[in-house]
Amino acid sequence: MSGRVLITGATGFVGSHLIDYLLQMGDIVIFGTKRRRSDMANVQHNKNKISWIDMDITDSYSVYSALKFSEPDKIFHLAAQSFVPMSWNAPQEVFTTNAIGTVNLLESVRQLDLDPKIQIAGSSEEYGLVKSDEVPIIEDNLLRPLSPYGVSKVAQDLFAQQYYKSYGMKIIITRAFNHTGPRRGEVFVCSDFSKQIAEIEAGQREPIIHVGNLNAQRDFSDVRDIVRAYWLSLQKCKLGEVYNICSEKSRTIRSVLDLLLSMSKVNIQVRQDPKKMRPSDVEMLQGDCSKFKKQTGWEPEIPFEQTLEDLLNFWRERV
Ligand code: A2R
Ligand code: GDD
Repeated sequence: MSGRVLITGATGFVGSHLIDYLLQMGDIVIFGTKRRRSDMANVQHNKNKISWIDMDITDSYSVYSALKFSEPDKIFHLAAQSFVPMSWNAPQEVFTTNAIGTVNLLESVRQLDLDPKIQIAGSSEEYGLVKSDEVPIIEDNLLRPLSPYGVSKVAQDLFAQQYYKSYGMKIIITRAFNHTGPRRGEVFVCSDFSKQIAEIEAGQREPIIHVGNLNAQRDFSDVRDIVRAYWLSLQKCKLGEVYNICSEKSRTIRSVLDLLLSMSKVNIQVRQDPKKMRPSDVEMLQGDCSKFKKQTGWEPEIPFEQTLEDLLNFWRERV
């Protein structure tokens, strides 16, 4: 297996696991983008095993330079502002990073006359408001985003489809549903809860866990299954197509909390924090990824209980 792979957003949660996965395969030259002030904790163990390029996706010149330097035959476009609540505080920044950043990437590929396969990391947040008769959600469902983040991802998705149609660029759009696991940013729900539990166990905070909307339902996968799916998407998926990637199971956030609490011996009270409620939350996400499974043969392998246990242990080692 040889080739030159460029990962944008390589220092992030998914990027760090994708690097782990690609390094196991051997003969691949990996380029990862970072920003000058990026936190390198997620990739510390692999820091010297790949080539790093400083790039800000909002700066078209730096994107062009990164492409020119790396000349990839595969691109995984992961760089984004990924935390949904931030998008109400900084909608313009989130849109610029996620949507205009994608235009910068695709334009640079075009202007340099490169011909890589490009995976665009879309999101189940694009579906937003989903009606009960639309579950499980297929790729053709209407997109009714409920956050500026969701809007930015719809714009990214549509730009990618347009670049495929206009220029025949080798683009595949994945819409992953929620995914978690070790190294997940501490603001995301499973990490947020796990970190609080680990801090309580270590006696660093009172035995009260602060939570937001526990009624929301999400379709969770393990990040290690997701990066395997991303790799497969560039091997086997049809160009210009959109693919859901998910577990096809939905759980309430309350049940996720209960599962995590059951993994701890400490008695913990639950308290809702109004600051953690969103102006409009996506209430129900459950995907249908039969299109992706049929095309690639992918199946998720890691049970959710294992994912949560690994995440909780990740935080226990760190607090
Ligand atoms: O914030 P940093 O410096 O650690 O870098 C993050 C990077 N990133 C950017 N890179 C270049 N220019 C920017 N303006 C910029 N803003 C953010 O994107 C980090 O390396 C990565 C995001 O990592 P996470 O927040 O951990 O997200 P995750 O879960 O890895 O999401 C990957 C993709 C995203 O497109 C999400 O929207 C989608 O999956 O769900
Ligand atoms: N973060 C957080 N903290 N969320 C909470 C909490 C809490 O204490 N309590 C309840 N929630 C609820 C949120 O309101 C939301 O309904 C759900 O838990 C999941 O929140 P997040 O983990 O922040 O993820 P997300 O679904 O908003 O977005 C993630 O998944 C998308 C894929 O669908 C992000 O990774 C996005 O970047 C990604 O595109």
